[in-house]
Amino acid sequence: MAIVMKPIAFLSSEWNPAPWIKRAEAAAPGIDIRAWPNIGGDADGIAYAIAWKPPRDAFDALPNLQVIFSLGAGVDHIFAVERLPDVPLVRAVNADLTARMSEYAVMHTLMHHRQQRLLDRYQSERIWKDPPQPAAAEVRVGVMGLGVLGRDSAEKLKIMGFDVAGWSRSKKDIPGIPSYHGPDGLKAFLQRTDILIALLPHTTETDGILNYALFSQLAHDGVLGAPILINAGRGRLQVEEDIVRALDDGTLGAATLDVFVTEPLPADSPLWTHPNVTITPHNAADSDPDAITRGILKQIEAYERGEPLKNVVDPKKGY
Ligand code: NDP
Ligand code: OXD
Repeated sequence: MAIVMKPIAFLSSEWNPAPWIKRAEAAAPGIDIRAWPNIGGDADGIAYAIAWKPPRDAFDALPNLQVIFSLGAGVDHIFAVERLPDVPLVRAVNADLTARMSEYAVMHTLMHHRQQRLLDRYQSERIWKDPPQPAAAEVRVGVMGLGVLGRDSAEKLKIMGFDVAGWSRSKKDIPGIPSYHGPDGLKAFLQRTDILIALLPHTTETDGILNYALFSQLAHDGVLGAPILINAGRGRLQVEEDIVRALDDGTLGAATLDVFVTEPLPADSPLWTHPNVTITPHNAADSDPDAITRGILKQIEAYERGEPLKNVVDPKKGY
């Protein structure tokens, strides 16, 4: 890879920058990359920021930024920053990340469909019992968000034999996967869903969308007995008290949650110990750091050659 000429700042309030800088230097020897808060006295020369949960005022010190790159697919962590510069914001999209998310969606759908948590309980009690086993084709899976991640997950679940549909903001035409869209299409989508997989971004429109009223509209006549929620999108999509209430009164049968309103999930959250909740630590699709770094440096190189940026976020939509 050729040397990137203009300086780069790595901005994160959460991650140790050292390995990221090492990776970037290995991929593009001679690169000028600094990390918050040690971005140097000549910060007005910094043209690119690479950010994951950047400090709230981090951009104030960078008056001449040209592009912000999100280290994640989601960009809510960047829109949360005050005084965001008016420059293109590019998000992470890569085959590795997509494949990992689909693994998660397929694994947790199968775990609920094949009742693995129940079988684990039987094993711990030395019970030899074979619970009823519906066919995948009898299970209606609904994927909320048919973007890069949702579409791939939906297609892989379809290959597994599930009866898959999806819901998104705009109309989609995906062979074999009926799609619903917009607020008007939501009710019909929910009414035919036994396992709901949320792969939406967090925006003002999707904030708290996974609430009791929505769970009540899911199919309650399915072969699994009660509908299941899998949320690997963002924690702020969900109202956590509503999930507990819905699980306790049977509106939901079980939930797999990878993301939470507060992360790490506080020790006193009732979700930790709920018998019908499976928790994973926001690792549904960990990004391969080398793939992400290479992808960003390639984009900068192309941008400096005058080529258009890819995967630019629409600030009006917020994703
Ligand atoms: P995309 O931007 O490609 O897709 C987003 C999808 O959500 C689109 O289909 C979009 O509709 C739909 N959508 C957005 N707003 C609405 C709305 N108001 N009503 C209906 N549909 C809506 O994103 P990705 O698929 O790449 O990623 C999705 C999210 O997954 C990320 O934003 C991030 O929060 C999360 N994520 C979580 C990870 C984890 O480890 N847990 C890892 C990576 C990402 P349309 O197609 O019509 O625009
Ligand atoms: C992402 C994430 O947005 O890991 O990529 O959550």
